[in-house]
Parts: sequence; structure tokens; C-alpha cells
Amino acid sequence: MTADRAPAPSGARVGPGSHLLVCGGAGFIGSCFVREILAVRDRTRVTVLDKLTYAGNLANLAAVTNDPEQAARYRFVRGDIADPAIVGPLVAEADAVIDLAAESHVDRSILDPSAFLLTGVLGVHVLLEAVRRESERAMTGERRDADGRRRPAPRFLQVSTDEVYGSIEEGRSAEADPLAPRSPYAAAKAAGDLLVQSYRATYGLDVVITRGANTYGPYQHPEKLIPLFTTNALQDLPLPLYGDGFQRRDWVHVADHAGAIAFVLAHGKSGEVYNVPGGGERTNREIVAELLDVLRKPWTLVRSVPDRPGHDRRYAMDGTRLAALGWRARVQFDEGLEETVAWYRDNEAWWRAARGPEWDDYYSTQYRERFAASVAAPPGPATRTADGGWAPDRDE
Ligand code: NAD
Ligand code: TDX
Repeated sequence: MTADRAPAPSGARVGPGSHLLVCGGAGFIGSCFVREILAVRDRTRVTVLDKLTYAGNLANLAAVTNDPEQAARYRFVRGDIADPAIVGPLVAEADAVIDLAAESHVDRSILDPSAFLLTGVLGVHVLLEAVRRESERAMTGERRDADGRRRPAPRFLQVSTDEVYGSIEEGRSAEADPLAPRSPYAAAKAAGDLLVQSYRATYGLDVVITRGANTYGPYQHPEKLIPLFTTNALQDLPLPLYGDGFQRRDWVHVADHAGAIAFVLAHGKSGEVYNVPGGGERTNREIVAELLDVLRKPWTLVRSVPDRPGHDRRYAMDGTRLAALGWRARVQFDEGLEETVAWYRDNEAWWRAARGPEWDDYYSTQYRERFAASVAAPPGPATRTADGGWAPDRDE
């Protein structure tokens, strides 16, 4: 039998007029979340706390800062979620904390895991301690608004990932399945996810967790598969496909992922974990063939390069729990991919800036030896034939 503490008193649910602290709000998914929340114009205020690592980019929030009504409800604070002196006062002001701050690229975690652990474990711990303090102040009646009225404890939403389940060859991972992360990135995310659950069980914090699928869309850093291959193809540069390219991912559009986070924040049951699947399961080969089609570029750009160590073969999640709460993904993958590829084609200044000074070092460390050992990728994006060969590429 478990003996979870009751949650701290919770009054007003997060809704119109709330003040949200969005950690990692200058990144890919975080900036989409902020843009979508503020565009509703329902008096919600947002403070973004972001360290502005190589992946953080204030240009992602230009739609907010260029709109006077939205800008008046928005504040940016540059800082580290692992710094208690910055985090404490911001959490004290907030009605809810949404944590999207993370080092997010698996390949970089293989090159050097340390930053992943500092943000993904210690950073999450610092946020939770601040939420715990505010929850205690709410219980004692010390947490009050400017008019002296009692304020409920802040809600904490942790943005976790499908990668915490590890690779799943068949079927779909459900929220109660054991976590089996296999990269330093995924292990740091699993540690953060479990820490959040432990603060619920031990201190009764009002927490919810989302585990999102592979996400794609505008403003994603060009290190990730879809923007990397799109921006390389636009320049007729080779595309480094890891291993045989038959790894499978379930893809969710960033607007759907951000929408699911907002939905769980408002309606999620305290203490619950929610998978956020996308309904767009594809092999990497299928993705690459599709984006080359949109760009009218040839398959001959694709190079088979040595695989990512510990490469997870497949991610797929069961979305029954989130669907029962009333949420549905809206963007069909084929349309979303076409629109995303077109966005990169039309926003060259954005991705050229993201492929800035730091990029060349990273790209060379990550791909130079791989390209040296590469071979032309066998054609056939979709299927392997029964005799182990390759089905013909539909473009060839
Ligand atoms: P991203 O790398 O684009 O953005 C991360 C943001 O966090 C950046 O703005 C960065 O500056 C900021 N940040 C990093 N360390 C920080 C720190 N210590 N303090 C404050 N800010 C810091 O990542 P993303 O793809 O937008 O992912 C956001 C979250 O969603 C992450 O937690 C990631 O694990 C999770 N997630 C991502 C995907 C995906 O496919 N991209 C899927 C599921 C879950
Ligand atoms: O150069 C590449 N070649 C290649 O074949 C890159 C960058 C990727 N790949 C493959 C590896 C994966 O099978 O493409 C697939 C997708 O790779 P990434 O874009 O690096 O994403 P992934 O490793 O699946 O992780 C993503 O989804 C879960 C996000 O980066 C994580 O932040 C999220 O938690």
C-alpha cells in the first residue's frame, strides 16, 4: 500500500489570467507553447526563464515581442534553472511552472553527458525545491497575492519524453511501463521524470508529467533529423543516415505537442503522467524520402553512415489516457512535414543563424569521420524485400 501525502491545497486551476513560468521557453517546443498561449489573448502572463544555450533563440519569440498586447503580458529572464537564487523568486510569483528546459540532442549527450545531467537532474531538483517551498507557504497561508488573498500552491508540469521508455520493438509504451532509458540524454530525462514523481509522493506537490513523441515543425534547431536533412538538402550537401535507416519514430507536430502541454496543464489529474503520441509512425528512410520529394532533390544525396551508439530502434506510445482526457492531435503528418520543409525553405536567415559559429565545430566532430566512412545509401525508402535486398525507390 502506498502512503502518498495529500496534495497541497489547490484553489484556482490554471486558466485565463494565470501567470506561467515557462522554463526553456526560447527553445523549439517552449517557444511554440509561449506563442500559442499568448496568442489566445486571455490575460495569461508568461515569464520565460531560459539560459539561452546554443539551442535557445530569442528570434523564436519575435511574434510575441512584435505584438504590443502580447509583449505587455510577457517577460524574459536569462538564467539557469539550476540556480536557486534566480528560480526561487520567479516560482514565488508564478501560478504554474512548465519545465521544458533541457539539453535535448541525443548525439550531443553521447559526446558529453555532463550538461544533460546538470540541467536534467540538478536543474529539475532546484525547480522542485522552489515549488515545494511555495506549496508549504500556501499551506501555512503565507503565499498571498498583492491584495492579500491566499494563493494556491503552484502546479508543476514536467515535459518528459518517449525516450524514457527505451526502445520498443512491438506494441506501444503505456505510462505505467517501467522506464529503460538507453542514452545519457534519455537517462537524464528519466531521472528528472522520476524526481518529479518522488516529490508528488513525498511532499504532495501538485505535479503533472507529459511524455511527448518525436516532435517536428518550424523553429527546430538544425541538429535534429528533419531540419538537418532539409537544410543540408537545400544546399545539396550529403544527408547522413545512421545505420540502415529502418529505425522508427512516432512524429507529433510541435503545435500539437505544445497544445497537449497546455491541455494537461489545465485539465490533467494531479500526480498523473500523460503520453503525447503523434500518430505519424515512420521509418527514418520514409521521412527522408518524403522530405526529398517535397524539395525535389534526389535520393543520391543520402549517405549511409556509421550508426549512433545504442541507437533505439523504435519509439511508440499508447495515447489512451490523454485521449480519455479529451485531447486529439490535429496535424496530419504528411501535411505537417510538407509545411515544415517549406518553412525551412522560406526562412533561410533563421536556420543560417542557428547554424552559426558553434555549429561548424559540432558538425565536424559529429559527422567528419562518419562521412569519411560513408557509402551511398541503398535506394528503397520504405521496405526491405524478403531476400534482404531493397525495394526500388519510387523516385528512381
Ligand atoms: P530545445 O533544445 O530546442 O530547447 C531547450 C531550451 O532550454 C533552449 O531554449 C535552452 O536555451 C534552454 N535551456 C537548456 N538548459 C537550460 C538551463 N539549465 N536553464 C534554463 N534554460 C535552459 O529543446 P526542445 O526540442 O524544445 O525540447 C523541449 C523539451 O521537450 C525538453 O525537455 C525535451 O527533452 C522535451 N522533448 C523534446 C522532444 C523533441 O522531439 N524535440 C520530444 C519529447 C520531449
Ligand atoms: O544525422 C542524423 N541521422 C540520422 O539518421 C540524425 C541527427 C538523426 N538520425 C536518426 C536518429 C533517429 O533514429 O533520425 C532519428 C531522429 O533523430 P533525432 O532528430 O536526433 O531525434 P531522436 O534521437 O529520436 O530524439 C528526439 O525525440 C525525442 C529529440 O531530439 C529528443 O529531444 C526527444 O526527447
